[in-house]
Formats: sequence, structure tokens, C-alpha cells
Amino acid sequence: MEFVTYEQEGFIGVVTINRPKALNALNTEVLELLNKVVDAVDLEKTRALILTGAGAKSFVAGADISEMSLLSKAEGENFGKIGNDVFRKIETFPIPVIAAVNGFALGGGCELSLSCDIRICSENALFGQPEVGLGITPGFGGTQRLARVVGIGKAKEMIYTASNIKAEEAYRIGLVNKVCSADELLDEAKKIAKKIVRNAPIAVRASKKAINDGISLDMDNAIVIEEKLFGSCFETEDQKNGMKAFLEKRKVEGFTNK
Ligand code: DAK
Repeated sequence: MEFVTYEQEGFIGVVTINRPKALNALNTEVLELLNKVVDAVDLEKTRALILTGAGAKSFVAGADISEMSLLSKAEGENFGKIGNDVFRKIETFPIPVIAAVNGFALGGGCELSLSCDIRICSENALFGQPEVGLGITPGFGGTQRLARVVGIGKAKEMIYTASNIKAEEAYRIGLVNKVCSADELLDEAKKIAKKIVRNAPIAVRASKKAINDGISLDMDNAIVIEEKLFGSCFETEDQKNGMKAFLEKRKVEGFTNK
């Protein structure tokens, strides 16, 4: 069985973590496959990715506890590195990545969703960082990314208490942008992706880079990052065509990614 699958639908790629028997828990094999699948995405023809989990119950129920329980220190470090590398690859992936969270997003699952640009979830979703109850800290960026998304106070509460939160609470605190029924989840993610892929791809990519690179800088330096990326758009055909279409009071006829 292929633990990570990929489907291309027009400009949209759908990556599915497919290990439902273990609620899509992340073992070394899944992480390595995820890395390979992401590396293989053709950026010429793909403008947005959706990341989801197989089955009705779970996005990702965390790192694989059975595998982790047997790791030596060196193996633990290696496991952590494989995970951190692929999570960072997703976070800095040139095109937007939408997490469609279809159930449990615990530990490494919550952290994986946090590596994505946008999260939406089904009504049965459950988010949490249960690590301190297992004697470890969040290890795939949870101590850093959760606080950046929901604020330091809420992140600390979730991490210190190891309490899970339901979909509505995740929406209330801004962890997800939308809650919908399980049946509609993938379609809702595709609707967002379709809106993204209609826009000028180079400008979308530059916006992602500007937000990601600027967020941890002071405003004086952050704004310089924006200036450079803004300037780079003026070398593109899409900028010329987009503005020309506006001035001629017509819709742009499809951006070319050039
Ligand atoms: N790992 C391995 N197997 C898991 C799993 C997990 N995280 N979560 C579920 N499973 C497996 C169960 O063992 C069970 O397998 P069988 O017994 O059928 O063989 C199957 O999935 C179905 O699970 P349940 O029978 O438990 O299903 P329930 O509906 O009763 O409960 C549950 C669902 C999600 C509430 C429960 O399965 C659960 O609490 N799972 C564990 C959730 C959790 O604690 N996740 C966080 C893991 S810690 C690191 C970086 C990062 C990390 C670690 C290190 N480094 C830098 C080194 C990350 C750590 C984590 O993510």
C-alpha cells in the first residue's frame, strides 16, 4: 500500500497521507514518502497543494508512538530531522499549501497542519499537542508555529495542559479558517485552491515568501523584503497583462505564470 498518494487536478495537487489503520500516524516511512511526493510536485503545472488524511477519522494522529518508543538517542535525532526537514519544506514550499484536516490532528498532526499556509477542518476534527503527557515536548515545530498562529497564551495553555480542542474552538482561536462537514471538506479546500490558482502564480508565490520571511523580522526590515518581492513582479508578463486587462475594463484571460 502506498502510504502517501498524489493526485493532480488541473493546477491543484492533492497529497493524502494514507495509513488509516494507524490513524495516519507519521512513521519514518510515511515521512520519507511525504518528502518524496512533495519533491516530485511539478511546479510548472501546479499552483496550490492540498494536504489531507485518508479515511473519515483522522488527518494525522501524531508521530508514530510504537516506532518512537523503540528509538535510541541517535535514531530519535534522525527521526526528528526527517520530520523537521519535510515540515519546513512544506512551510517554505513555493506555492500555497492548504491542510484539509479531516479528524484527529494531534501532536505531529497538529504540527503538520501548522506547516501549511491555510487550515480548514471537518466538524469532527480534534487538535492538540499531547506531547508533555508522553514525557516529551512538541518536536516538529509546535512550540514555535502554534504560538505564531493562535498567540502565545493559547499555545502555552494547549501545550502545557495537553488538552485537545474541538473544531469550533479551533475556529474561534484562529487555528482554522473554516469548519465544514466531513463530506464537504475536500470540496471546500478545492474551492479555496481554485480561487488561489486563478491569480497570478508568481505574485501568489511572492506573497507567501514575503509573509513567511517577514513575519519574524522587525517592520523596517520586513518591509524591505516586501519591496523587493513587489518589485520583482514588474518583470513578469502576468503583471503587464493583469494591469492592462484592468485598464481595458475586462477580465484577465488566464495568467501564464511568466
Ligand atoms: N502512533 C501509532 N499508532 C497510533 C497513533 C500514534 N500516534 N495513534 C493511533 N494509533 C493507532 C492505535 O494504536 C490503534 O492501532 P491498533 O491498536 O488498532 O493496531 C489505531 O491507531 C486506532 O487507534 P485507537 O484504537 O486508539 O482509536 P481511538 O479512536 O480509540 O483513539 C486517538 C483515537 C487518536 C484519541 C488515540 O489513538 C490516541 O490518543 N492516539 C495517540 C495520539 C497522540 O498522543 N499523538 C501524539 C503523538 S506524539 C520528534 C518530533 C515530533 C514528535 C516526536 C519526536 N523529534 C524531533 C524527535 C511528535 C510526537 C507526537 O506526535
